[in-house]
Amino acid sequence: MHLLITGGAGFIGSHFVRMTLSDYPGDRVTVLDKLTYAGNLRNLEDVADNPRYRFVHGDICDPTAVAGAMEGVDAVVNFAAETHVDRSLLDPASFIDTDVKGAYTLLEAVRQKPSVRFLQVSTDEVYGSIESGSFCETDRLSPSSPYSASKAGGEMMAMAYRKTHGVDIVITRGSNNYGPYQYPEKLIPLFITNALDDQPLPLYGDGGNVRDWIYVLDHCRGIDTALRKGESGGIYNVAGMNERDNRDITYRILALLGKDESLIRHVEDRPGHDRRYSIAADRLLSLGWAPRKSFEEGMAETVAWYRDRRDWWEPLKSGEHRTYYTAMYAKRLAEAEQR
Ligand code: NAD
Ligand code: TDX
Repeated sequence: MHLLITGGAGFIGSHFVRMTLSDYPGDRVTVLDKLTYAGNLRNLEDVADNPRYRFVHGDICDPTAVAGAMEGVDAVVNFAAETHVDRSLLDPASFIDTDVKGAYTLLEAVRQKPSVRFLQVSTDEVYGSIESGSFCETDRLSPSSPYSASKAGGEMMAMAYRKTHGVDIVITRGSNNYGPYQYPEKLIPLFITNALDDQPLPLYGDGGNVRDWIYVLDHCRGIDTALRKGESGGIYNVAGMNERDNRDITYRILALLGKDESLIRHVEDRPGHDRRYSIAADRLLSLGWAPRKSFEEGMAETVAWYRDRRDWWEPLKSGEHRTYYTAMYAKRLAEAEQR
C-alpha cells in the first residue's frame, strides 16, 4: 500500500510514519506537511534515508500541492491540523482554514480517485464534556472550542463526501495523546520541560479536569486498524481507557523528576474548559485492537525522553514558543504570584 500521510512531520503523524515503515515492509509513505510551528523534520530524521519514504513540503489547502502528493497513493491519512485548544482561542482563523478547508481540499482530490480510502484523524473533543459514562460513536457532537468545532467541521465534510460522492471514508476519534516528540505547548511536555528547568507549572482552574490519556503508538495502531480493517463510512473511538485529572498528571511528573510541588501555580482557567472527556472504544476493540502501554510505563519513558532530549525541545522553547508562552501565561502567572 502507498499511503499519503498529511501532517506527518507533527507529533502523532511522525510516529505513524515510523510505525508504517517498520510494520509494513511492502508499504510506501509520502508525507505532505506545511511545516508550521508544530511541524519538524527532526521528528522524521530516522526515516529520512528510507527509500520507501518521500517528503513533500506543502499545504493541504493548496489543490496543486495536494494533487501532486496524491499521485499513485492508495489511501490518505489526514493528520494535518492546527491542534492546540489555547491557540484556537487566540487565533481561530488558521484552525478553520486547515481543519475544515484543508479536509475539503483533500476530499475534492480523493473524489477524483474512487479507489482511494480517506481516513480523517479526529478527536474525542468533538463530543464535548461528559459528566459520567462515556461517549459512543453515535452520540451527538457538541464541540466547545474553535479547535474542536473545526475538527467536527472536517469530519462533517468527510461524511458529506461519502453521502454525496461515495468517497470511501473512515473517521477515528482519539483521546489525549502523550509520548516523545510532542510539541512543548501541550500539558504533559510543557510541564515536564518547565519542571526540568525549575519553571512554574501553570495548572488551569482547580486542576480537576479529566482527560483519557493514550500512549501515542497505541493511538497510531488504533488508526492503522481502522484504516485497514474498518468499514467504509465507519467511525471509531480510539480510547486510552486511562482517565486522570490534571493534578494526578502534575504530581506524577514532579515525582518522576524528583521536583518540588512548590513549582505548581494555580492560574486562571481556560475559557470554555471541558471538564471531562471519556469515550468507549468497543467498535475498535471488536476489530482486534487494544492499547498495550501502561500509563506508568509510558509516562516514565516519556519523562526520560524529554530529560535526555534537550537538543530536541530547547530550540523549540526558545523560538516561537517563547512569544506564545508569554502571551498565554505572563498575566496569569503574575496574578498567581500575587495570591
Ligand atoms: P501537531 O500539532 O503536533 O502536528 C500537526 C502537523 O500538521 C504539523 O506537522 C504541521 O506542520 C502540519 N500542518 C498544519 N497545518 C497544515 C497544513 N495546512 N497543511 C499541511 N500540514 C499542516 O498535531 P498532533 O498532536 O500530532 O495531532 C495530529 C492529528 O491528530 C490532528 O488532526 C489532531 O486533531 C488529532 N488528534 C490529536 C490528539 C492529541 O492528543 N494530540 C488527540 C486526538 C486527535
Ligand atoms: O498549561 C496548561 N495547563 C493546564 O492545566 C495546559 C497547556 C493545559 N492544561 C490543562 C487543560 C486540559 O484540561 O491540561 C489538560 C490538557 O490540555 P492540552 O494538553 O492543551 O490538551 P486538550 O486541551 O485536552 O486537547 C488535546 O487533546 C485532544 C490536544 O491538544 C488535542 O489536539 C486533541 O485533539
